[in-house]
Amino acid sequence: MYRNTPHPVFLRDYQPPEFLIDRVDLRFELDPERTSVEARLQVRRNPAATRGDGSLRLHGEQLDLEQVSMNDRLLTPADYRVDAESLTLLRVPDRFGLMTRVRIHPSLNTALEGLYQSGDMLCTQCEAEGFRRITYFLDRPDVMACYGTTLVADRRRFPVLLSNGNRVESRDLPDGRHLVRWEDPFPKPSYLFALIAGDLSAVEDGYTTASGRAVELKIYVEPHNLDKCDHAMRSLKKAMRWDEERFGREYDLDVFMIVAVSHFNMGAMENKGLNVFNDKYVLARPDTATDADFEGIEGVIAHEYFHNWTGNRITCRDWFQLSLKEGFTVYRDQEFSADMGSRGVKRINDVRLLRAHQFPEDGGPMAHPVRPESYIEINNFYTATVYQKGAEVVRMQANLLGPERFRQATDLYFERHDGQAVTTDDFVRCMEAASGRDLGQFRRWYDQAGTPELSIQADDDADDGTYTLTIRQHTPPTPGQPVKMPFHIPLAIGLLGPDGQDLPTRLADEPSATAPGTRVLELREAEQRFRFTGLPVRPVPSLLRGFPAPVKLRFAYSDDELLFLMAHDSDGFNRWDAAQTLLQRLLLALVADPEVGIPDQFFAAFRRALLDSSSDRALLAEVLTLPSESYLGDQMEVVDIDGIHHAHTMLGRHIGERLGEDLLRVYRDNGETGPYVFTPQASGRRALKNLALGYLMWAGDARALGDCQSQFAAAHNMTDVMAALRLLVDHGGAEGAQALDEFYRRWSRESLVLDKWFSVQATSPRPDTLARVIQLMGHSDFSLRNPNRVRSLVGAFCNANPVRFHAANGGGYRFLADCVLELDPLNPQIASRLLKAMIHWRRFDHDRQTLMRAEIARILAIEELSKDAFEVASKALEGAV
Ligand code: B3K
Ligand code: ZN
Repeated sequence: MYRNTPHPVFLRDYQPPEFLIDRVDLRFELDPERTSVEARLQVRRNPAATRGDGSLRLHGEQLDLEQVSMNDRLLTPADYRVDAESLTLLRVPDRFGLMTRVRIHPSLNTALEGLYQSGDMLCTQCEAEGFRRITYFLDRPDVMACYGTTLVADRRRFPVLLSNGNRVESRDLPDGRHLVRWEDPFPKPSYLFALIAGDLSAVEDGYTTASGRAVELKIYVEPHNLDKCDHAMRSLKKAMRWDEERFGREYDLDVFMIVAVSHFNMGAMENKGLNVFNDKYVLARPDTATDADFEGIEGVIAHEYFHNWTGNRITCRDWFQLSLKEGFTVYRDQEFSADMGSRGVKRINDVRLLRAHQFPEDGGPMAHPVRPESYIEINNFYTATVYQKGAEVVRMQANLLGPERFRQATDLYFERHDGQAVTTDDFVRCMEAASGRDLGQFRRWYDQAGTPELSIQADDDADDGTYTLTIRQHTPPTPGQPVKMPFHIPLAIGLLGPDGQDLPTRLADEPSATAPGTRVLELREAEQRFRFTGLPVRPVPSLLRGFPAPVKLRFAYSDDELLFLMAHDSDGFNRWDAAQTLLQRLLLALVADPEVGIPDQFFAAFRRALLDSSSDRALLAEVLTLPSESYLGDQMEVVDIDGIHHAHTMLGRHIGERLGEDLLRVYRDNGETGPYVFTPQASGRRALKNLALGYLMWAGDARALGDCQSQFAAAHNMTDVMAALRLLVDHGGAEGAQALDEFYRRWSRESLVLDKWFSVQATSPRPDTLARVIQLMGHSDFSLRNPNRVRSLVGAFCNANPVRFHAANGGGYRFLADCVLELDPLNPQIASRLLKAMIHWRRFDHDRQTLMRAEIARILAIEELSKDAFEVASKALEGAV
């Protein structure tokens, strides 16, 4: 907590560390109330750094210092200085051993950073700067050391004691305690340190690497969750195999461990050899977890595992380089999931996520480049820009290089930088070295914020059969970056003939014909022209095939052209995108004029798609899903909250009414036939079936209500149960209330399932939802100390219920600000994340702007506000009068 205005840290101020630490030996005497941490560091002056004043400043926060000695000589307070953030040793030799002993208090640690208590266990979270809450250290990622960790604890209370690396010793002590020692042979930055102590059970398996090394795999959970680990273990083994095949990366320790904890600020953490997970991304059984949960687990398990090479063996020089590990690792997990399931549907979901979160971030007050230039609190920068846009930037390089060269480039990266802490620029240099390409201009993707807009105009000349695309790129200003330079953009396109087939895409200055199909144009200028020749007829262009770059497209398609692309484009992504653009148009037209008619051809196309039995059902469900209310809002000059909700409901109802019989047939034809399986086909059927049921319920179809109730009562998988529950809750009345009661009775002891019970109520568009949410805050199962619970109620309401959160009376905003103020002293990371729901206030009408601004100002006025919330609130109000 601060009292003065906190200062930003700048990338341009980076200096190599003055000292290095080669080895750390830690000894923990664990106790939730009072843990003793003894650290022995081998320190030496960094030959590559400029000499300072001869002192060494170690980071440390909330530590009770008990003892310091240097080279086995006890120091006195005259030898060092201690303040709230550091321990400074005033005169140090070039090489020495340092010992510190501190006390920490895990049970009081509600911020869940450092060593804390989650239920009956003790666990750690050190990224980004949590290690300094465990011991005094150079807590920065470019200081890499080998760790030995000794854990001592009561044997009955904490029978399992884990840390990074391999277990090298384990014995009982005479006083009812036991001791376990771990040794991690790989040098690592402090943010990858982890320990776990608890009464845990493990699911065990094994894996043999491509070169024949045997690895033990263990997933640790509380004993009652042992029956929910199969999917996580399967996912882990698939990820290990995939990384060998696709990137040539093998695992490097004798054991790989995952621990599921119930109190966790984010999804999971890639600590070396000991991944710590939010239990939401481990535990799944068909009756407790939905298809989306199964998918999330597969993706996050893979993501954290992949970090072993992209993040751990090669790490970040400083936190501005966060995307070096996160962007690349997201790209890797996206590719893995695409290979495990349906590549087309995966791409659609990834782009949907990017457009829903990253585009607004890039256009808002916290816009920042993939490699930010400054931050006040680094935890605020684990963003969609660093993660998802970062992954797109890696994807563009992979596509520019092609699969073979890209693999050579990543091989080079792993070889050149293994064991180092490097920058995004080092990564790009490997791409250049392996391909011989100049990526100078491409680097702007790392340092310019904002989403480029491509305006494309098409002209044809019937006389000479040419067709010209004039492409302008423009990137709007973002905070601190008023003027943007043009980006290097790969633009994949195709040209469709009247029969829906791809035409050749030969440019006027090319000597020979090109094969029909997708072609990549490379944009580098603010305006560029491409003249295609040899076209018998005016084509329909299929632009941005597969979404080749994180840009917005402006092209004046007619409705007929969109219908045509939706039916014929050989690119699955663009078939979906054409359908979404059409739906968006229709919805925005309804917002502007609720009386506007819905053309018959729309229903005809929707029906054709719905009944197209050749199509993959998962893809179909994506095509037939209406764009979300928030996404529609993002497309408007001023978000019309109520108009959008009304249009959305109206179109949904019309679809349900006009296509009732067809929807019912689709619903009934796609019912579950056997035990639950998590395959793309099976989850596609469930998605399509539940989508159909949703439209029918929108239309108030009486048969559907009965189907919904039977599905709720009879389904054995959580996907179908939740789909029915959601529809019943939104329907309301006795049916809704009864379903909620039943669900609670059945699941109140399964915390992750109970989260769903909270969310389904928080996201209901029913008018009394806010009152209900406020009531639920007082429920005996609600706790502000459990981030999953907070996200399931407060987060769900503020981020996934636009019509109620943005109620014109400002009740939603007041509620959010109250929550933020109550949470901030407990858990600043979660508080500041929640607060982000209000930072786009400039996008709304005058009255809502005033209300939101006032709530943000109320937060900013608090003197003890955390750095986290201060940064978000102050940036949100920057420039506002
Ligand atoms: N690296 C962690 C995120 C840490 C967040 C710290 N506030 C999980 C991940 O991206 O894999
Ligand atoms: Zn990550």
